[in-house]
Amino acid sequence: MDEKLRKMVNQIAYTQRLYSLSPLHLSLVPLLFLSSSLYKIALSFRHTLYHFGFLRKHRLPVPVISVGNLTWGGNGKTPMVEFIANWFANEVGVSPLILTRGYGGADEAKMLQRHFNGTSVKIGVGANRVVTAASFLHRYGFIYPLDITRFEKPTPKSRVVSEKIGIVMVNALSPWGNLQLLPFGPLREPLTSFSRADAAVIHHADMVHDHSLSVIKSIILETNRFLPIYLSAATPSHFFKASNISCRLPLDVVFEKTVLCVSAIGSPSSFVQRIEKMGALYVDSLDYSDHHQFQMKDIEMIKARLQNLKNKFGSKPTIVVTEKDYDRDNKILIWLDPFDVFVLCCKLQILRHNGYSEDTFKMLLTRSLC
Ligand SMILES: *[C@@H]1O[C@H](CO)[C@@H](O)[C@H](O)[C@H]1NC(C)=O
Ligand SMILES: *[C@@H]1O[C@H](CO)[C@@H](O)[C@H](O)[C@H]1NC(C)=O
Ligand SMILES: CC(=O)N[C@H]1CO[C@H](CO)[C@@H](O)[C@@H]1O
Repeated sequence: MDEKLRKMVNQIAYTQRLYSLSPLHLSLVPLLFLSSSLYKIALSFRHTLYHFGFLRKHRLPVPVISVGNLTWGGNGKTPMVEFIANWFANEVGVSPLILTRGYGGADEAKMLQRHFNGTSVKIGVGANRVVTAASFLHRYGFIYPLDITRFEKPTPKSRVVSEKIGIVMVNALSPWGNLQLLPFGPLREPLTSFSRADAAVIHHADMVHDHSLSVIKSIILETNRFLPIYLSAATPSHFFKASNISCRLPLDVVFEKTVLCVSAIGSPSSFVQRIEKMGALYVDSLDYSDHHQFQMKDIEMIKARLQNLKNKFGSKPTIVVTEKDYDRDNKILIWLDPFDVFVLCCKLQILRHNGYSEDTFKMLLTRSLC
């Protein structure tokens, strides 16, 4: 889809007030609404097929934890997967296999591959997760057999892996927009999906007011009264130079600097707010839609923006991107020379709240092994 159209669809999905939209936006609404209704029918048809056994979820011979999302982009799915995989590999001593469909130019898969390079964590990329899993289990073997007799050969039809533990991520900064299904709204599944989950995690919980958190929590509890709700944050750890990944820089390199945040991620506002909190003198931003592949014309535009900032503040501005942007295509960033490009690295942290903590979260994960 064209970048401009994507942006408009996104704006419609995240507005609560249709009347505030421009006439051009409004002209898209009927079509989006219709597509959304068709999507709803398709979803419920799919559920019916599973229910009556026409489509089967495939059971793998190892425990499966699923990290899901109800909406598109930016809800901390990848950092959460990384947190879980690190814990299993480093503290439990189990080598996990991460299954990802590798959509959107595979930037997330590339990032995972870079982070877990040289560790025992394996990353399986493929649209059919059942087939990908089977090939990895065959190649590397596996432990913790649940019930070997049930390890059927995957049929081409089964694409969905049946899970032991389901975790649903929610973005505190933009939880569910206008509450409509795709493409009119941002929801991939209706909120009733919480009834099948084992835990919900509200990501970027440190960036919103307690009141917003309470609203999100009460909406979740409406569909699943007993669901454990965790809070998490993406805590920045350091930067590295896009031109030299070995060159690590402390977070205070942007202190009192003019910064241009450039990103094509699901939740750009959280990224920009993080940089502001680091004490930058002035923060400007250019946001592209999630997974957008930077082109030379974007590089030209970024450079023009940098030149403006330079004229205005009299010093060379610094560009900051996220790891996902770096992994999508780090070669194109070279064209931003002579400006410095710093890549922000963050780690997911489970916040302590209401008796829920990192420890209780790990206990929940341990349940998947029994
Ligand atoms: C993994 O590390 C090796 C060297 O240790 C390097 O040659 C390779 O490019 C790395 N792969 C990724 C995906 O980062
Ligand atoms: C990259 O950074 C590391 C660490 O600062 C440094 O030792 C190395 O010489 C740099 N490499 C290049 C090509 O500049
Ligand atoms: C529970 C849920 O809606 N999960 C969705 C998360 O996003 C992927 C694509 O990235 C969908 O395929 C899942 O269905």
